[in-house]
This record gives sequence, structure tokens and C-alpha cells, in this order.
Amino acid sequence: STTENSDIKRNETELPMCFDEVPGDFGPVPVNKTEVELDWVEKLYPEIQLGGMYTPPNCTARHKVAIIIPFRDRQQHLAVFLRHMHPFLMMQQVEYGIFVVEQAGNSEFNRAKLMNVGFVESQKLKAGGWQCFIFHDIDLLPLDLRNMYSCPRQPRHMSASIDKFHFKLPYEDIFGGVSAMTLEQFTKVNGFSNKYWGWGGEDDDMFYRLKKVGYHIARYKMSIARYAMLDHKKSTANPKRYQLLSQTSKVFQKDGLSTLQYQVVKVTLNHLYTHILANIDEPS
Ligand code: BGN
Repeated sequence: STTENSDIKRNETELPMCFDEVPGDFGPVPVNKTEVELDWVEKLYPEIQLGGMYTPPNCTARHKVAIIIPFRDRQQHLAVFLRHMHPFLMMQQVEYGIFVVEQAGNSEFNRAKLMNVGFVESQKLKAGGWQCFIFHDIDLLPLDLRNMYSCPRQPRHMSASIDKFHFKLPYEDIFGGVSAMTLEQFTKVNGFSNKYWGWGGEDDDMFYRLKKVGYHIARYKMSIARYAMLDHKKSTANPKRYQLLSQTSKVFQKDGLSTLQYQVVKVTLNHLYTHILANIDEPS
């Protein structure tokens, strides 16, 4: 009977495993950079659960992935990003949540510290915890479904091939933009540094940490790791980044998750994302 059938469907243990790669002919996907209203995007994806969480309904997900997005003053990008990412991630059959971590206060933007906050806070919001963390700039939109939002055995640099950089890798050791690390990888390196205020270097710092503990960086081939970048103003570079980078491999166990200090101002479970507003200023 129908009742029996739906009972079977709801029983998770009976579900087949989700695929590990998007099958067949799927690959390139279009992007739409047109600015849209968040209210309108919400109506497009009623199947997304509160907080921007999703579990594939018809298969058992192989990956439980927290997407962590450092954020400030990019309201115009948020709806465009969510409109692109939700259908993309649903197509990949991953179990995921989207966490937008916004910096309160007036200090320089600290992307890396916000990502540490996103790691800690997202983990509190998932029963059993996330296994995979994808740190994601809000201005990057993936262009190919074969670019799986999962965590392989080595940390993966995902945004290798960006339109704004003419789809060329800027330099071999780059780890910025979008990167994926397992829970184990991220905790082993003590997370990101908390010390990079202003633009640049925090991703290189992570690269040095990973290298120091013996990981190497995985990447998809350039025809798959393709992204479109949304337009924005250039930020001012942090002049201290070279000095900080010269110390990383010596001091990283004393700067990161182990020394992270912040206050959560507010956590809001919106329909398409969890908003974490945090004060990360250093106590004066
Ligand atoms: C690099 C930045 C990265 C940034 C990439 C791409 C530094 C450290 C001194 C070499 N690194 O130059 O943080 O992701 O450009 O924009 O500035």
C-alpha cells in the first residue's frame, strides 16, 4: 500500500548511497550575476530547511559539509550567491549547511578569524557534527558540477580556475578563494591564524600550516575547478602580512583555534542560510 511505501522511503537505512560524482553528462552550469531580492530566492527553494540546511531526500549522503562564508558589507552578493549555490549543492547530493559569518565592529576585516568562528559555531549547530568544511568567498560561483563540494584525503584548493584571472592559477601554492578541509585536517593545523587584519596572506598562512604537518594540496583539473567572480571594490592590503608569514611554521600551534576569542552577537536561522554575527575585535 501507499502507507507502506512512504514508510520505507522515510527509513534512512533503506536509502541507497548518494553518488560520489555527478554522473553522466552534467558538467558546466550557467551563472546569473543579476542582482535579485532574497525574498524572491527564498520562494525558489522551499525544500531547503531552516538555517540553509539540506539533506538529500532520496539517498544517504556521503558528505556532511559546512559551507563557511566570511562576510561584511556584501549584501548585494548574498542573494546571488545563495541562488546559485543551493541548486548546485542539491544537484551534487551532499548534505550541507550554509553559514554566513559576519564581522561586527569597525576593525579591519579579518577573513581567517571569521572562518575560525564559523568552524566552531557551525559545529554546535549540527547533531553529530560536520565532517567537511568548505571555506568560501561570497564572490565566487562554481561553474562545473563535477567540482564536488566534498573533502578528499588531502586538503583541496577548489577555486583554481577563476574567470577574473583568465582561468589561470595565479601561483602554484595559492589556497585562497574556496578551499575544503576535513575536520581532522583543520584541527591538526590549529585552524587559521587569527592575526591577519586586512587583505591578503591568511590563505598562504594556511598553506604553510598544512605543508608543515605533511599534507599536500589537491586540486581538480582546470577545466573543472572553474569559477565566476562577482565584481567588487579592491580592498587595501595588510602591510604586516609578510612579517606574519615568515613566522607561521614556527608559531602556528600558538595562533589559531587554540587561542580564538570572540563574542557571538547573534545567530539567526534564516531560510537559506545561518547568519552568525560575531564581534572578533581584540580585547583592548
Ligand atoms: C596573493 C595573496 C593571497 C591572495 C592571492 C590572490 C599575499 C601574501 C604575500 C605574498 N597573498 O598575493 O592572500 O589570495 O594573492 O588574490 O598577499
